[in-house]
Amino acid sequence: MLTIYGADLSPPSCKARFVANALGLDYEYRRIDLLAGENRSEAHLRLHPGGKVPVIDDDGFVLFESNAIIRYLAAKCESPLYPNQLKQRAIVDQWTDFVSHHVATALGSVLMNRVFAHFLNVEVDKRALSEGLSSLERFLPVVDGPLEERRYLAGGELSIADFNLLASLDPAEVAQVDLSGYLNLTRWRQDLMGRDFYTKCHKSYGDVLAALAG
Ligand SMILES: N[C@@H](CCC(=O)N[C@@H](CS)C(=O)NCC(=O)O)C(=O)O
Repeated sequence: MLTIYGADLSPPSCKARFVANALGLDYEYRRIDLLAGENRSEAHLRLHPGGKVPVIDDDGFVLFESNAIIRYLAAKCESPLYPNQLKQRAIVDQWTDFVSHHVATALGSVLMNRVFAHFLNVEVDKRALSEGLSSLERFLPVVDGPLEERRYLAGGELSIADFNLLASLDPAEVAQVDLSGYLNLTRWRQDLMGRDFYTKCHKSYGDVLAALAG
């Protein structure tokens, strides 16, 4: 049995669920309450010594880091979402890593400082916010450009790189990051957000936040 430990507002957790859904895997989703500090409990630290989500437990095989998780799940299913062919796989890895290091980190910073800092009652880091916004201006065109000529980020076929980008951009509206000028990205996103793997997880990131904020 596969268990995904995650949090509804955690883009990396949603990413693991998107991929598991797309692969048609049967899994149990266990919510870890980050606000209550459940991720620092002894039980969770046994799964992830760093106290983070997501983590999976696949019949006793425990794995953390969302990109390692999606690579593992897709490879286990021998899915074209993570191609076998060396160079195709390298291109998928390239885009997956690029998005995590540059786009997800930048948007995460903006989200933290525009939204969660207030919820968590921590000081807004104005410098991190402005660096996050500049990085988005620099790197969003890098992922928008290729989508003009090809349907998916790493080529003509859907891959884990798309799931990573989709999850990373999920909080854009909540973080007041306007993606409407990125026409290719917007078209690509609308397509993927309408698919079952996404709607099985949630309607939108903003809906989840609104529900949790009551
Ligand atoms: N690089 C990690 C990031 C994991 C991560 O930072 N998760 C956040 C939620 S989005 C978390 O667990 N935060 C709780 C904490 O840091 O205490 C991944 O992709 O899995």
